[in-house]
Amino acid sequence: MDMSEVMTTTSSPDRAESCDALIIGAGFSGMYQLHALRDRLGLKALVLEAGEGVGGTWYWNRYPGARCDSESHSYCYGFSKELLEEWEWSERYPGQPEIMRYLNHVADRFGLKRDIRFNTRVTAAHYDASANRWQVTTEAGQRYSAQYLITAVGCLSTANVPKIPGLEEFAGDWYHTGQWPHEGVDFSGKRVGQIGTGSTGIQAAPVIAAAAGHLTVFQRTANYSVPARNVPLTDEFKQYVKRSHPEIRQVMHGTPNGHPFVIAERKAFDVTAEERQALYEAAWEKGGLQFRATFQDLLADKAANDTAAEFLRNKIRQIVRDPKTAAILSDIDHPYAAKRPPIDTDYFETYNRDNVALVDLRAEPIERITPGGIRTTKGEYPLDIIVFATGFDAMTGPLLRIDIRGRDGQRLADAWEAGPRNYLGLQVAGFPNLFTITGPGSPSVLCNMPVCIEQHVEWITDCIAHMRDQGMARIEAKPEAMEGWVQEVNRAADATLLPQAKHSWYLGANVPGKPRVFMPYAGGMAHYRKICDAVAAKGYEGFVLSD
Ligand code: NA7
Repeated sequence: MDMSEVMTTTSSPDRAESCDALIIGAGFSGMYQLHALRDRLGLKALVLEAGEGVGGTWYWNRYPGARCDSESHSYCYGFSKELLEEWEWSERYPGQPEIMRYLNHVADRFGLKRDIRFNTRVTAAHYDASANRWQVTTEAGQRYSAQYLITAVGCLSTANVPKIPGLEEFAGDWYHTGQWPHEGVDFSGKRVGQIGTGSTGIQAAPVIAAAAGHLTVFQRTANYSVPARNVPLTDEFKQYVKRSHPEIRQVMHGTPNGHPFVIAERKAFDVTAEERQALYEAAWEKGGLQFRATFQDLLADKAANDTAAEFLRNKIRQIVRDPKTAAILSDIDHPYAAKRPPIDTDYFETYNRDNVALVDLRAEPIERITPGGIRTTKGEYPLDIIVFATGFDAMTGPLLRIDIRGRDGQRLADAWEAGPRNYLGLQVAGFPNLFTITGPGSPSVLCNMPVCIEQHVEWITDCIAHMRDQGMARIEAKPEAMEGWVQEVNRAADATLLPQAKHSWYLGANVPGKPRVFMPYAGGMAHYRKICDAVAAKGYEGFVLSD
């Protein structure tokens, strides 16, 4: 190959590589967006990915026990019948390594890797109005330019490591679950401290406890959890899945949350107390996120929610033998499922082990990290390893850590200073041709992610196809459409109990200083899909298209 050829295909600091569409991130969203734009529309599309491989959130989240809470037959793409028929999941919930195998299979099957630039972290994206192009810069100083910029950066990809004084003096090792070393961590014989009891911490603690010398869990907010009841899938179930894709997808597309189960039509007080108890028992035995679907009003009516909350608190008291530990674990201050409800494998049972202790940070807040461990207001806990299961700067974090500037140099960070504002969760006024897959203001984390990802990718792809058909080069949300959507997002959240969990990451409350705005759209995925379809059918109502 002669060098002039290399120069035309590789970006360098003084030469921008040019394409029709740039996609940031090679997880579920970016991979499908590449396939859709490249193979359906024939665009020159490129993906820029910080990691060494595909997988996005799953590439980074390799912590012990990492497993998806969505059932495997629903946690996959539905766009290809052949792909649906050839892939076979092994367990009820896919573990992280199996999801990585799946995504690599998809990437290889559709020849995606040749158009993904790995080890390429985007640091800036500036819109050049005169050229109608996005100019993108990477950490290594490479430059790219494209007419369309599509962020596929995930909702949970910016690790939140709390600024606890003394961390830099800690003599042991520390890890955030979302930046886990590929080679794993050897816990044997070690004294481990885990901070955080969200979905991640609840998955990790039993696995760490089984491997470590001793585990101390530092809990700030007590949490509900329902058993996942993970099992290997039977041949019969695998056959059912292969036969029934259309029906399964129909259910997933018809529900508010994109899962393959139907929410009961009955309300909590339509049945007697005994019947309610029996229904909750059956749901507990079945396990999984479906527990939420036992009654249709659990997230709308506090009294209904209280019945589920009390059932779950009682389960904790029954499982955990030490009454003091059980009291700390069951002292939950928010409605059930108002924060993302975790599901687990032996989480509460883990506190019955001799090598596990629980520290209640409400009673004894952390003062600092010392060279030897964690010091609270009541004493010091000696540790060799600290695991931060402290979550993410969710939804806006992954976008705002890129220096995104729209028309007239307007920074996205300034536009969103008081919280995210956009139209349909897809576009921000002042940022033409920028699309945000599963952005704040869309159902995203309130939905089974592949479902909302596919809907966004297909909507964006259809939109770009429409623009090309019409000879349009630019699309931008109207400010008034954006204002209307912000109101709709607030209205939808206020119609539920979700905003009542004051410390929830849905509200940005887990990151000190972050504006408290309810970020995902709580109006339900099926309803949201109809809104997006109607907008497109009316010639992209609320957007300005220009040539
Ligand atoms: P989450 O759900 O945000 O949980 C983080 C946990 O870490 C939660 O218990 C937090 O307590 C705790 N936390 C955060 N900062 C601190 C500090 N400074 N001190 C003590 N404890 C702290 O993140 P996950 O990774 O578990 O789950 C994220 C999503 O991934 C999940 O919802 C699924 O969708 C998959 P808090 O509740 O804020 O008091």
